[in-house]
Amino acid sequence: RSVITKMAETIASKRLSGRPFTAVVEGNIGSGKTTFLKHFSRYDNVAIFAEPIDMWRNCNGYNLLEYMYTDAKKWSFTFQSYVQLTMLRIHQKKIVQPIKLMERSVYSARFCFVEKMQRDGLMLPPSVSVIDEWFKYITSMEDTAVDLVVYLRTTPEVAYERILKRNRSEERTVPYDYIQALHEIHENWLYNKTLHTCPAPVIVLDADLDISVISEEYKRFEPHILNKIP
Ligand code: DCP
Repeated sequence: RSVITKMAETIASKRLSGRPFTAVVEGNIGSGKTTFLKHFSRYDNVAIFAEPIDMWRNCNGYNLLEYMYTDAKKWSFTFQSYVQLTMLRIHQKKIVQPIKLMERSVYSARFCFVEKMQRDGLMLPPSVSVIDEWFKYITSMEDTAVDLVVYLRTTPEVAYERILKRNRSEERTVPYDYIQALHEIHENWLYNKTLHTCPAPVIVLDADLDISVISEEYKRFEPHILNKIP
């Protein structure tokens, strides 16, 4: 049976169980996740969820993203706890469309960002274990199941250039080394598959391509996300 047939069957069974076909878009900071999501906004059978960065910038008036980059040792745990909660809420959002497309997930939060903070000693083992206890509980729910991971694969140089160019105020202190390390973590998680576990099959896109040609690359992968509707 073809991959498409199998995918169609998966979608049909997911619809019966009430959960939509769920694809999560992953990749380094600056890999173009937002642009990728925008590309799919033209399809009305897809519900799109951008990352809740505005919530991270304003948790009852506190800019946790800014705190995290300003004093990581003090605020990493606070920030990642809130990321985990806000991502969970998106995983749980009920939709009428048959397909859900999300920017990031509880998985990259734990396997990439908490991973990096732990390695750097910015999140201490007791804090990581609290995140992990929540993570185990959360990922045991059907709501957080994922059917496809879209990996926007960049070189760290290109991702870093884009970050500099967009000039997001909280990211002004992010050094190249951080992007390089996050790149390696994403690679080992989704490409080499030597770190943690993938929550679903992974498709890999060349996300280094310039914005002027990248929609062709997106188009190439559309069937994985769309044509599986029976
Ligand atoms: N971030 C974090 N921990 C997480 C998720 C994100 O520290 N669990 C930080 C990294 C960035 C910011 O939040 O500073 C947003 O990161 P993303 O890579 O998720 O989103 P971008 O907007 O950078 O994505 P893209 O440029 O690919 O559109």
